[in-house]
Amino acid sequence: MQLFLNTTSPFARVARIAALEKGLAERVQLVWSDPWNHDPALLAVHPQLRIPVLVTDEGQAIAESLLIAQYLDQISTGPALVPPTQCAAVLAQASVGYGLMEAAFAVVIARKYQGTEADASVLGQRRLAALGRTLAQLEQTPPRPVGADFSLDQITVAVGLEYVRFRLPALLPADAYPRLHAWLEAARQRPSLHATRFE
Ligand SMILES: N[C@@H](CCC(=O)N[C@@H](CS)C(=O)NCC(=O)O)C(=O)O
Repeated sequence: MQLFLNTTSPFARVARIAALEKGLAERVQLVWSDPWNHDPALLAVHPQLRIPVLVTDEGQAIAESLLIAQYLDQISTGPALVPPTQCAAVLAQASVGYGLMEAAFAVVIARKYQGTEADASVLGQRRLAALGRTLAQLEQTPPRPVGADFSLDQITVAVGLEYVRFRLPALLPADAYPRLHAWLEAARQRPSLHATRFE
């Protein structure tokens, strides 16, 4: 299999962590790609021209981080990324973590291409407000501590928080979010999170 990715995408990081957690690292060839530079190899496999994309051994190109995680979960053994006995709770928390990634990424990209004045636009304000509400909720209700497994809820929240710390650190001060910082510090011990650090 081939995974198109880069080192700064939170979405690609979720897919890469899923591959590591499912013991598939040896079967997944990492293909470093720059979607913003119209990478022809990426465009040849998927019309969206976004990362991540996983090309299966059969040649199917799957885009969307959560769909890739679902596929990797299904073709492998070991602890499920979405444990069936806690399916609704895990997916509910994963939706919060994924929303955090999405809102943070939207703010970062808008600032990159339109400057910080993008924050004042209607969309910018909505994304920043969503970010603030999401962080507040997570501070009240952090995910389960990372232990023997690392399921999709924990993965998306960890990557979302890591991304905010990487790109928007002013939005996540330690004194305002002590429980989240403590949770993330512990989660960072997980080898798959450590091995996929943003660069
Ligand atoms: N919903 C997608 C988001 C993927 C995405 O936005 N990827 C970014 C990189 S972080 C990208 O490739 N952007 C290029 C573009 O939008 O043209 C997922 O979960 O995988």
